[in-house]
Amino acid sequence: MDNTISLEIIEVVEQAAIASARWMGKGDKNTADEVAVEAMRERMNKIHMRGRIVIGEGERDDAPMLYIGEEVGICTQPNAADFCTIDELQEIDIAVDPCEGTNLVAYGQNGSMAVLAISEKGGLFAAPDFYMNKLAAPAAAAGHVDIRKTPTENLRILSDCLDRAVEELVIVIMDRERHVDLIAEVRAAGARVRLISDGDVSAAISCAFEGTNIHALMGIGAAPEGVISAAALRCLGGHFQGQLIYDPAIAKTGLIGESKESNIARLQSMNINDPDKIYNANELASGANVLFAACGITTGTLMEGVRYFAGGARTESLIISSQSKTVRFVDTIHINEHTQRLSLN
Ligand code: VTB
Repeated sequence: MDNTISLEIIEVVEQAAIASARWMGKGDKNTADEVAVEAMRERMNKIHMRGRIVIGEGERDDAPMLYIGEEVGICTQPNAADFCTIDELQEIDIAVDPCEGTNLVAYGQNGSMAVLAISEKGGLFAAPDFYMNKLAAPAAAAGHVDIRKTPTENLRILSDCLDRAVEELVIVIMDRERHVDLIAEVRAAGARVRLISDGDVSAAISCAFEGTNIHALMGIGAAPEGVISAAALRCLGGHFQGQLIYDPAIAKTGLIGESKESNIARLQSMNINDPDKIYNANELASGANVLFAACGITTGTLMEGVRYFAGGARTESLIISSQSKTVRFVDTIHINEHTQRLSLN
């Protein structure tokens, strides 16, 4: 899977980012998302693979493209055996977030990216559109910090594992009403808090890289984004735990519906019988081979955003492979047809 697909999926996230970045700062998050979805789908359908979307834009009825269950890739065609190899015919699962942080793009803020994760069939947890309480941390703290412990305890453990004072830790938390107590506790314990308005995938992955000055992500974001983050952290050896949140009173925003009871019933209908289960990175991204790809739409901690110039665009992407154990930062110049100028800016 790795060799055949990894180069092509760079282009998938690049094309999505280039399309979406045109809408940066336009105040229109839906279009920024739609064009990314369209570009991602178009490029994916040119790849010799037999893919199925397991995390996407939502249920088929709400999402015209990249909906959950949609088949993508040339080898999904009925006569695929005529032109696809046995390897290419192996079914793979794909989790996509073509525009992670639509608000960030719409308002010209940092940290949005086009992102996807791939694994063999069954290798990615098909997370429902629920919230997820998340804890991400660097590899040095993996298995030591624990989402069951209090934030104060985890900060002490992080401090030991990373050999830095609690006061030198930076914890990313989404700026939401549901996190008022968490933010207060982290601050009281002495750590510093970086509040973000959106985009917790970028924050989670940043934990795995020394030098980003991000030492943990704590708090509740969306579950599908949790699986995508876990795929990257699984490859990088970082810590990731996630627990679904089904109680609207805890989430405090509208993404999950009605009542706690009806949400538990919905989870059960998806064969999630223990709604309180705590998943680790290996459970959320359990495949033998996992590939992760992201391309900056706006500039973030790990990647530059899309920069257009007279003759084209320049992008920066990140491709992580569990199989080849590689992390590649790919800097690409995309040349428009009939270009007479190439700029490095
Ligand atoms: C979360 C977070 C994402 O949107 O889904 C958030 O995981 C939405 O949270 O990274 P609210 O419903 O509380 O607004 C993102 O920030 C961007 O997609």
